[in-house]
Amino acid sequence: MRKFVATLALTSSICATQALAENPIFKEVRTADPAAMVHNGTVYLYTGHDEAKDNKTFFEMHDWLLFSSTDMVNWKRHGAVLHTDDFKWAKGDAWASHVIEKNGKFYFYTTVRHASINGFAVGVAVADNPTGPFKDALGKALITNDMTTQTSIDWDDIDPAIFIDDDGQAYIFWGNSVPKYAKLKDNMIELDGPIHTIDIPKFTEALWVHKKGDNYYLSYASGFPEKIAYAMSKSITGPWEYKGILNEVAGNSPTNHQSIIEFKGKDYFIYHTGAAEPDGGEFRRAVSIDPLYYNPDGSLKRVVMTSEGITAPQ
Ligand code: FUB
Repeated sequence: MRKFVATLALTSSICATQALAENPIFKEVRTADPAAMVHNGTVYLYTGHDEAKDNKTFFEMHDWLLFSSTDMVNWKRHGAVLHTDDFKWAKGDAWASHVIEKNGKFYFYTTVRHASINGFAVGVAVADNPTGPFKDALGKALITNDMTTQTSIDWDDIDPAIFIDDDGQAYIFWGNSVPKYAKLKDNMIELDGPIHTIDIPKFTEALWVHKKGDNYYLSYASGFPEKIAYAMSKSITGPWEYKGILNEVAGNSPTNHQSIIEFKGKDYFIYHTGAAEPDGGEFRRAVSIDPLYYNPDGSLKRVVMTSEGITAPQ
């Protein structure tokens, strides 16, 4: 009996310390296109906000939400920290974003539909804090559809992802159908030089760049319905070696949109699915988090999407 009680006490103490996040991580709101940033011991998770009522038509997205956490299990809700109306030159569609810090300022790169230039565009807002308030940094778009001519579609300038290399040089990656990147000037609000295309197979959208050790990783949504694929390089400018599928099609959603971070010594794959109860779907997505594991050669193990989610880093 004494042994049983001791075992029970040990089990409940493990349960108490290893709280599960449970996927999707936010039940009360539909979230999409996660972009996480680690800053001063806190994870700031910026997401799109799916508001389509019947899940039968198209995306309805007006603002971007922010959540923060110091353990990735318990999240503080900051609400909407940026709205498409904050860009006077835009006319809606708060699609994927990415926030990054440089020299004490926080730059919020976003996808929005341009009001006067046909198609989607990339804007950038800036704040002194990760929680905002964010203000349009330029008063105009950073990238517009007429600046890129590789495809005739008008949604090929979406999904910005920023990477700052070890030498301080910042890059912006973006695109649908044709992956692109350019250098950013030190002020983070102007392109610095030409727009380059990237040679990777079956690219759809949702580029994300991260580095581990001396390897650069370029992950992206591939095909449609989307799987997340990835490529590796020894340089941020490539060439990129295709390494295969990282995550399979997400439940009940043809889009998947990943963000990858390291936090307190563990690696995480953050993505969305359409699996939220009771009304999840293609236009009512919800963000989930699962662990990411590396092989000894630096390649990535395929993500296992779970309902249980992650435990807090100890
Ligand atoms: O959320 C709208 C669009 O769906 C994003 O820009 C894409 O990455 C896909 O997730």
